[in-house]
Amino acid sequence: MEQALQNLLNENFQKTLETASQTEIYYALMLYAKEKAAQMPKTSGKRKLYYVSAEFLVGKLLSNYLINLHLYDEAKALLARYGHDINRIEDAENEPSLGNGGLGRLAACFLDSIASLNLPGDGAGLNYHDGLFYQKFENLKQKEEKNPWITPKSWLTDTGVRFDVPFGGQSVRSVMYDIAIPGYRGQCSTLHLFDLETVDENIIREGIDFDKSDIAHNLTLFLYPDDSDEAGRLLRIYQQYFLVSSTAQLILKEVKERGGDWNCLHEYAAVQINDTHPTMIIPELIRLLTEAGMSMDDAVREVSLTCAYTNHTILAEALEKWPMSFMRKAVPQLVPILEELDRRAKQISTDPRVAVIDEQDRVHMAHIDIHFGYSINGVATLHTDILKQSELKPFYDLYPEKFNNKTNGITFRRWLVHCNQPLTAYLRELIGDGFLTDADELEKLLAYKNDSAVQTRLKEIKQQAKRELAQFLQETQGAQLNPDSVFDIQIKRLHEYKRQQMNLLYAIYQYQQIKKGNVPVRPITMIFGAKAAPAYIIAKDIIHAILCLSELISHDEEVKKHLNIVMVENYNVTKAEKLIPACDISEQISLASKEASGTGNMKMMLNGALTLGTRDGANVEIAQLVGEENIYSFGKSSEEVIRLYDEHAYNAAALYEGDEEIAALVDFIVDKKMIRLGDPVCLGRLYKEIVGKDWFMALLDVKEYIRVKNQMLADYENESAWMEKVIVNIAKAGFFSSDRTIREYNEDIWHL
Ligand code: 26V
Repeated sequence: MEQALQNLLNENFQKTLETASQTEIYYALMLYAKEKAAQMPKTSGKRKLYYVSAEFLVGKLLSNYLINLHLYDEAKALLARYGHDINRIEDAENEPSLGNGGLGRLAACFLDSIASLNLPGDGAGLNYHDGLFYQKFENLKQKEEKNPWITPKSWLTDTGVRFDVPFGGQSVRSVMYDIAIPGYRGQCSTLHLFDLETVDENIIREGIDFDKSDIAHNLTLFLYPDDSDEAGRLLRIYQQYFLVSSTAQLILKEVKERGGDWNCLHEYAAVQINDTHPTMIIPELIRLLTEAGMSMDDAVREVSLTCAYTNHTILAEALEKWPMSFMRKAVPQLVPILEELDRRAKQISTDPRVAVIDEQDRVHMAHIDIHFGYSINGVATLHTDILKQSELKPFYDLYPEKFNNKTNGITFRRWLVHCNQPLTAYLRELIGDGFLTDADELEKLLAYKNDSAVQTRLKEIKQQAKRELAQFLQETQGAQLNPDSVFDIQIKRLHEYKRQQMNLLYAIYQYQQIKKGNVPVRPITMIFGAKAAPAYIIAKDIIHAILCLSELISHDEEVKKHLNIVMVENYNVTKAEKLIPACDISEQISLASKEASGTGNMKMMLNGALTLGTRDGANVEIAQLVGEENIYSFGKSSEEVIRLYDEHAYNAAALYEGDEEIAALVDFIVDKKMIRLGDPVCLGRLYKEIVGKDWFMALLDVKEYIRVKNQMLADYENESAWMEKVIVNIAKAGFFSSDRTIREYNEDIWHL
């Protein structure tokens, strides 16, 4: 490695390991790792998987490559000999922000597992130049800025492959870039990222503003631009079609190159449709096959045997339905196919709830997937049950055999080995290396749950992670964290259903208690990390309220000794990797039935945090695995919540008016102390939303939430009892390895 790096530094920068800067060393390591990955074998098999997704939130790649290539320790030692800390070298890498949150990160974990399990499969996505916006805090508010990540030398390789993508009046060209995805002790998969040949970053104006109609230049600039106006929504269809048309052409090209026969396409290809965003691959494949001479019946049959769909949400507003007028404008060539699919669906059932095109002339993307795919899965047991029993019941009645569950998972290579090296090293010392390839071996840890030496060592590892996070947040945003406080962390996209506002009410409760002289036994650090969609007004108001309270407390000598509120700027994968090892209390407090799975819950458990959670998504499975005594569950059940919605029986105003304690918390949002610091319009709007509507029922669970969190803080003081629970959580996290999830996908759906 040493000689290779010297050569790369010399060729590229006329430098040596002695003279190169950290950035130059980063680039040399990148080129070296890329070359090594290119030499890895690629599994081939008759049936190949295409995981098609609008998002792949891969995170920084350098250390991931080095770990999976078994070069990490060597690189670390070599750099140390030249006076460099590998962690500082990694800082030079830009994080590609090619995803919004859980859905995109899941796709990245899945690619790692597909490669590690030696399965023949690649990913297909889009090469957004500015990805998801960069979040800045200005005047205690979120401000969005562009987030460029591509540098002249990068992990991307231009394959030379180009496709024409026809839109209504014009045609554009896609350029296929590849990123190698080396598996851990496995083969190498590929992430294909399609880019627009004529993309032009110069059309970006102030912030993230640009001409949304200029599709010949904008298609791959941003991830999911603001879709609150028509131009933005149309652009989303153009982007989706650009992705699926390129992918469909790639699939057919590869099948042909491998000597396959399009007439039995499904024997050569499996397409996993990640949420509804890539749904148009179904009509697009049918279009291409029929244009090549296949009959409509045969094309529909083959495509239906090829495509499978994963649902990631039951939120009605997130289930895509596009006006047919948009389709006529953007993708007229698909319109006859969509009409044909609609006709066929209506032959299967006249129930309007399962129509492809509804009475208002809108096309329901999920309905295409379910009628014309062979599998539909949810992402946690509860989520799949809700799909079957309520949200998609008419479809379950039609096609019970298509429905299946695949509880999400996370790659331990990134979310343990990379992000928590001290914990990994200690686990290897205790239980050997087996858990690195067979995550269930973590259960060996159970034998040590009452071992005080093990408890003490694990506690030290946690303390060290907390000190490192404190230092990082001091350096990056000037925050002052006390590592001896309890770290209570909620990190995820800002959405009302995730109920950051309920956590804010807890912060207000704690503030008011301290003001009354009831100080907590130990200082509490409440950490938030969350981006709000640019057009999601209330979500931005919640961020503003959190920042106002944080500011208020930071100037209050009496309170700040006991309570610290920190909002991490621009929360992303890189920051998650630093926050998760440092977490004591993992906040998973979505309104029951609304969080399809959650995956941060799994990452925090694996890194020795205890969950404070509702009985929602994968929290239910965490509770089953660790036992009720090792998790802090609270809140109304999903059945109760669904009943409240069905009967329109939830009344926030009644809860507010009928309970002084609740009222005191909500009122504080518009207290003069807050108004003095913040924007009265934003704070007033948030107050009104909670009292007058509270669609995600924060006031329903807030009192039990406060009670259980207080119990948790009290229990934290009993170190051995707490650490025993921590050990059980780590030991039981093996189930949430994405290797397990991917094995299940392959056994039940893909059959590669
Ligand atoms: C999308 C949208 C679009 C516009 C309106 C509001 C809204 C709200 C939610 C979404 C989510 C789309 C799908 C998604 O990201 N689902 C997440 O997928 C994760 C991986 O399966 C899962 O862990 C999360 O629980 C789920 O929210």
